[in-house]
Amino acid sequence: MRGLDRFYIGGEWVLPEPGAALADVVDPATGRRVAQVALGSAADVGKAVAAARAAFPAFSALPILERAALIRRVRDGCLARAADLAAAISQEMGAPLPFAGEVHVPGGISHLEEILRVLDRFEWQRMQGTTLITKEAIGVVGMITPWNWPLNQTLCNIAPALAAGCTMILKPSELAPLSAALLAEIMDEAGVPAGVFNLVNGDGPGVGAALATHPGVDMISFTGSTRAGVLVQKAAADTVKRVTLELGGKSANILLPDVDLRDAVAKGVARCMANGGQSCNAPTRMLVPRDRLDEVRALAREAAEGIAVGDPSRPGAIGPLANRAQFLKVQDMISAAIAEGAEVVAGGTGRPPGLDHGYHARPTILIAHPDMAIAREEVFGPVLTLLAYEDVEDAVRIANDTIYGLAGYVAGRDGEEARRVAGQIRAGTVHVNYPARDPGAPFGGFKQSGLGREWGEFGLEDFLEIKGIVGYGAP
Ligand code: TXE
Repeated sequence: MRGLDRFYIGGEWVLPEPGAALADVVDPATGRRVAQVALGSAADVGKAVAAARAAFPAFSALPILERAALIRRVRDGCLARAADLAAAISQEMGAPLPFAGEVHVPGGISHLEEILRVLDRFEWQRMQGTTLITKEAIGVVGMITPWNWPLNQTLCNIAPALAAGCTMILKPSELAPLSAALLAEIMDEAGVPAGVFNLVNGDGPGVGAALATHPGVDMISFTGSTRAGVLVQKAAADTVKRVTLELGGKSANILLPDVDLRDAVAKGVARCMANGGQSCNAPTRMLVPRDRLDEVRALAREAAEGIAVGDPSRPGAIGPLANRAQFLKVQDMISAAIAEGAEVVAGGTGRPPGLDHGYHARPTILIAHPDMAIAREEVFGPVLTLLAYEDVEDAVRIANDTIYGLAGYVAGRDGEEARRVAGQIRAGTVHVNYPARDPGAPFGGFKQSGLGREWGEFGLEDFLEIKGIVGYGAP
C-alpha cells in the first residue's frame, strides 16, 4: 500500500518531510503489528493545502455531470476492490472479515450511490423575486476521521465533497489508516484530478491540529470523540472555519409496554453489540418497563451469551475492540460500574473464556441506575445498560436526560404510539421498530453529539455556501 509510508498530495505519492515518526498499525485480533504508518507534520499539511487550493477553481467549476461521472468511477473502483477494502478494515480495526465485507464496505459505498441519486434532483439555484440564490462549494475541506467505521466515515465525507466541488485533505485515524490508503489508490485510478483529493496521515495533535488551524482550509469535517471535537472547533475558531462535528452518543432504546419483548430485546442487544459496540449511534441504553425487568434480564442474558466473539465463521460474531486503549477503557468502565452497584446480567471484565490474545471483550449486560456513569458516558464497547422506567413519560425523560443527542430507538406494537414517542426524543435520527439503514436519512447530533448533518442531501448541504445575487433578475 503506497499511502502508508508516503502521502498522496497533488496527484503524487510524496515522501513525508524528513524526520517523520512511524506509528505501528496493530491487528487487534492478535495484538501484532501488521504495518507502519508515517506520521506527517504541519509542513506536509502545508503542501497538501497548497495542492488542494490550486485544484479548487477548476474542480468547483466542473459541470455537475462530470463530477457525477467521477463519483461513479470512484464507486466502481471501490466495488472492484471491495475484497481488498474488507481485508484492510478487518486488519486495521478488527471487524470479522464477513462483517467487514457485508456491512462495512457496502455501507461506505452506499454514500457514493446515495449522492448520485441526490445529484439527479438537487436544486443548486433558484430565484427569489429578483434575487438569485445559489449554492457553491465551500472550498478546501480537512477531513479528520476515526477508526470504528473507517470506510463509511471517509466516504460519507468524500462523496458529498466531490459532489459539491470541494477539494479535500483526508487525515484518517493513525490507528486505522489501511483502508484510507487503499482509497487513495482508488481515487488515483479513478482519475480524480490532481490536488482534488489528498491524503496526509498523522496523529491528532500533529496533522489534525495543523488542518484545524491552517488558514488555507475553509472547513473541517471531524468525526470522533467529543473531547477531540471540542479541541478541533476551538482550533478552527481563529480562522472562522466551517466546522461539522460528528461526536459521541448514548442512545436510548425505549421498549414500550406493549412490545414483543423477545423480539425487541434480541434485536436491541444485537444492534448494541454490532461492530463490537463501537458505533456512535449504538442503542446503548435499553429502557424497559420496571414490571418486566425480570423477563428482560433473562432475554438479554440469552441474547448476549449467544454472541460469538472472535470467531468470524459464526454468524453475527463480533471481533475484538479496535485497539488497546479502547480495550482498557471498556474494562475500566465495566469495573467502575460494578463498583458503583450495577448488576451484571451477562459478561463482565476480562476476555471471553478461551480467548487469551488480542483485545476481545465479553458481551456485557448491566442493570444500572440512570445516574451511574455507565448509564451516562459513552463506553464504545459491547456493553448494554438496562434501565427500568415507571411509565412512558418517565422513559422519555430518561432517554432525553443526557448531554448527547445522536440517535434514539423506539419499539412497540402500536405504531402510532411508537411514532408519538419517537417524536419526543431529542436526537438527530430516531429509529422506529428497528428499520433497515437509510443512507438518505440525515445523520448527526442534537446537543453535544455534534454540529451539522451527514449523509445524502443533508451531507451535501454542509459542504456548500449559500450566496445571494441581489438584483440578478432586475430588468
Ligand atoms: O478518538 P479521537 P479516540 C469516542 C469513543 C472512544 C473515544 C476515544 O467514546 O472511546 O472516542 O477514541 C483525531 N486535533 N469515539 O481517542 O481522539 C484522531 O487522530 C485534531 C467516538 O481514539 O476522537 C482521529 O483521526 N484531530 C467516535 C480522530 O480525531 C484530533 C469514533 C478520532 O480520534 C485531535 C471514535 C486533535 N487535537 C471514537 N485529537 C464516533 N463519534 O464515531 C485526536 N484527533
